[in-house]
Amino acid sequence: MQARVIMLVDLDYFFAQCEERRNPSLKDKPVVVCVYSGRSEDSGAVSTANYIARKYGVTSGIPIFLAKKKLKKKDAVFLPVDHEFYEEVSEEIMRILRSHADLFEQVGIDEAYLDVSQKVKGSLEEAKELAQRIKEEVKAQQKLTCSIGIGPNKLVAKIAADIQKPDGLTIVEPEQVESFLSPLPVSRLIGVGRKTKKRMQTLVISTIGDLAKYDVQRLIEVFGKKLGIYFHNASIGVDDEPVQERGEVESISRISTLKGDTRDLKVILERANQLCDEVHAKLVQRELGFKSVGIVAVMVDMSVRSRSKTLENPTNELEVLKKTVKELFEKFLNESELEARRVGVRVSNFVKEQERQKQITNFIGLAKN
Ligand code: DCP
Ligand code: CA
Ligand code: CA
Repeated sequence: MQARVIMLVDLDYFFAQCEERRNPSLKDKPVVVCVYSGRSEDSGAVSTANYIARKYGVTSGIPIFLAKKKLKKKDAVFLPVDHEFYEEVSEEIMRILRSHADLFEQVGIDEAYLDVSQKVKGSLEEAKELAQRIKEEVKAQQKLTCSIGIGPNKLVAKIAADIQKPDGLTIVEPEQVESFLSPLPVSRLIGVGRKTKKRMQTLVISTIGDLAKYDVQRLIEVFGKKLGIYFHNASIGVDDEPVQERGEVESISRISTLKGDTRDLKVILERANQLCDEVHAKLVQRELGFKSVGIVAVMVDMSVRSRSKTLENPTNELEVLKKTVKELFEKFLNESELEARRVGVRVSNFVKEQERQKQITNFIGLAKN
């Protein structure tokens, strides 16, 4: 088998960078994105922070009050997480990344593996140029920076991407893998959490190089067969995991706040139809047909109501979507007294558009016989 060329693209300080993009005046200040628990004013944890805030020791997971203490009198900005917005930015960027890959695998909201072996004909030189193009494209179209790691497998690509941040590009040639990994702490390996790290420390293993030198049989005795072998292979940079499209999208939805609170069907449908257009555009992009349609409404008292309908046959038609959404809102308004503040549209129960066409063709074929 020819050597693979794998990239891991990870967006820099993602949530905070999205906030900077939305409001560029934040760029020269410490920015902290917070998950407020709501129990008291500053209770909750830091989701992420920009690199200015990180200089003061603010990192993901620390309590908000602690971050405030560290950033006292630093003109820092604290913002609540806005998942919906980050999801939207993420989707756009993933579309760019996907277009450059032979095989694509998104992992989490802000990173993805790209197998580019064929695209670059196995050449690391070309892979480097491709990575630079990707960075430029993401920057030009989405105004965000990312860090990219390139290596012969996912394990090496991931660690390479983490080495130089933000806006980094790190390439590890197959011959360099062991020397690249060996000085790094074992905690860089996926699967080595705090507990495993402690356990390894008692075996006098602190770097990946230490782990590589450690007898495999002993590792198996300590960690069990599966993990022991995994740790050994990981330590020498061996990883055969393929890059594969994972977790097909479960649903596509859009939600939006109305200009004023209302229960006027016409006003609601005007907005809902726009949302249908957006949802439909995503469906087309992903080549999906849908079988279920749902609506959601956030009422003036902040309660959330939803209704859904499953169609007899999958479709990809915008008109069917709009018609069903209309039906659902009509019915919903008849059953509810309150005014709506936000409305949303969702489709789910997907079939690949190709499959759907095939089914239709088969059906017609059958009908003819
Ligand atoms: N995140 C979170 N809580 C955590 C870790 C992460 O809410 N404990 C969220 C916020 C991050 C996003 O996930 O922006 C991506 O996580 P990363 O680990 O990739 O971290 P960042 O993108 O924020 O920073 P980096 O530049 O180090 O990649
Ligand atoms: Ca990131
Ligand atoms: Ca990440």
